[in-house]
Amino acid sequence: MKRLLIIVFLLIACSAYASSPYFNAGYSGNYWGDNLVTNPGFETGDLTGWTTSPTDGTASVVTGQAQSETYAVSLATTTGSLGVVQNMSVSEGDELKLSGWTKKGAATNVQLRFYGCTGLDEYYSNTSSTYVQYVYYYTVPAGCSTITVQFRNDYNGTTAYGDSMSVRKKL
Ligand SMILES: [Ca+2]
Repeated sequence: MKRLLIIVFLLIACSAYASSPYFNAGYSGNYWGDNLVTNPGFETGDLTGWTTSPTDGTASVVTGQAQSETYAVSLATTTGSLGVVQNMSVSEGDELKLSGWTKKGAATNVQLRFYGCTGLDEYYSNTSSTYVQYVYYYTVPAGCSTITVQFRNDYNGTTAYGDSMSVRKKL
């Protein structure tokens, strides 16, 4: 009976562990904190938390193009660069995991950009018509307190889409 109780306890413990939102199965041993991005998947149905920048075109939140749940951001431009950005506060030494999903729509490509404390730190250009996830890791250097994430369409044809942005600190 005692052995059975131990087994039952272990099964419950393993179940709770596996369903924890802080456990990232792809990186055994690392735990990630809450998502620092406001309205990360545009599920408010609008651009709450996001700022349009650059502004050549129309950024909007649409249905029918989501990577997750209902909404995604649509970046529609025919003349220049268009993006949505969000800043967030960080601290020196924070180890961050950035993740976002993009698909190109009718554009040639769509970018996921990450601005660290010295400007553009990394970007991913996606030419796929289906959603692709990009992941990037960044350790916040001394003197740095703000980083920026962006979905961006650089004047290469009508619509592109982004969804499910996350920035999490390693715990
Ligand atoms: Ca979404």
